[in-house]
Amino acid sequence: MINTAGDGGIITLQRHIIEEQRKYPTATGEFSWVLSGITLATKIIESQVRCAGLLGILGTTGTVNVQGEKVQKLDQIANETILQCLGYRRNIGIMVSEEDDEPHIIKEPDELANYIVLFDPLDGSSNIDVNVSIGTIFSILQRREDVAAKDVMSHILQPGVKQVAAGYVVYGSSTVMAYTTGHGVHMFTLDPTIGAFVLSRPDIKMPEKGQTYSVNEAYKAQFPKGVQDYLRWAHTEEAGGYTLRYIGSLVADFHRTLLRGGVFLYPPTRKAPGGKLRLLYEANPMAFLAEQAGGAASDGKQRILEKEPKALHERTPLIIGSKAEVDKVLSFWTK
Ligand code: AHM
Ligand code: MG
Repeated sequence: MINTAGDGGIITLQRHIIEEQRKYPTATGEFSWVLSGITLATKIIESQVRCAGLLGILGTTGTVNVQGEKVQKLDQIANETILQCLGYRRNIGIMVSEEDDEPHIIKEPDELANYIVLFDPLDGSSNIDVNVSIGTIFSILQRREDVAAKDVMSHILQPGVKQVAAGYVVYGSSTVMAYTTGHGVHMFTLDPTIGAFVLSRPDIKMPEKGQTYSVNEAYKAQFPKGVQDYLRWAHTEEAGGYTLRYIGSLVADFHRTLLRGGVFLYPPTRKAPGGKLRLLYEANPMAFLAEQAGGAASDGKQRILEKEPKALHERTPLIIGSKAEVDKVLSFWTK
């Protein structure tokens, strides 16, 4: 059943954002303009993803991105779509993409171009060609008031606690968007018949516990000893019967964890001693959502949202999910 407002009307994402903003008398409406650019971009990306096999846009472009990973054709299309859909919104000053070496300075700083949008245009690229869920992740910051406007990196490299919004879209069996502006997590499902995201789960709370762990266990021998000990414990009867689920698309693994509870881990490995996932485009937005839903996110040493980023494409270990499950992993990790 569709959630309807008191007046019986359906609640589209657009309506939800505007109504949320009305609760804050100082809100200017500028922010809803940013989010509407993101929803437009993700609708275009989803239509490309749905028809990828027909349009000849599966496979790689033959190039390698700044992360040293093969660029998929759809990665490139998603990146360009977001840059185009947000580029002309006058209140966005800077855009930063996981796919690009340098930030895109869209406008010289002025009071109208205050927002910074950071994004992973198509997360889970390795799953594109095999029809498994993939997604788009975004994080929104505002320019700092305490540093010079031309000091671009200081505006971008802010800790996750400074995010004004974050969210993701998962292109799965249906297309779902979840977002937060720091007032809970709200989930919308794209209704393809009307082309609008419609509220499907308001104010989601992540279960406090969940008997699922999600990790690429094939790397077990490369994980820190504490993580290996946790996995050994999770296999015991005493642990109460854990199950393993790992899709290999962070968006999809996180989406399940948000709804069902449990824990997702990407620990340091010998190959990636600093972790694989990106702090600015993946860990920070997901950590903001997790905490807003009552969950937790850590890098094994500290809260993800308090990490001071030092570089644009910085990577981090990530433990994220139900509070009790994250604490359980940490109790082994930090021993
Ligand atoms: P991507 O942004 O290039 O797709 O890489 C990130 C992805 C995550 O979605 C996923 O959690 C992880 O890489 C899977 O890595 P692995 O194949 O090492 O398990
Ligand atoms: Mg990614």
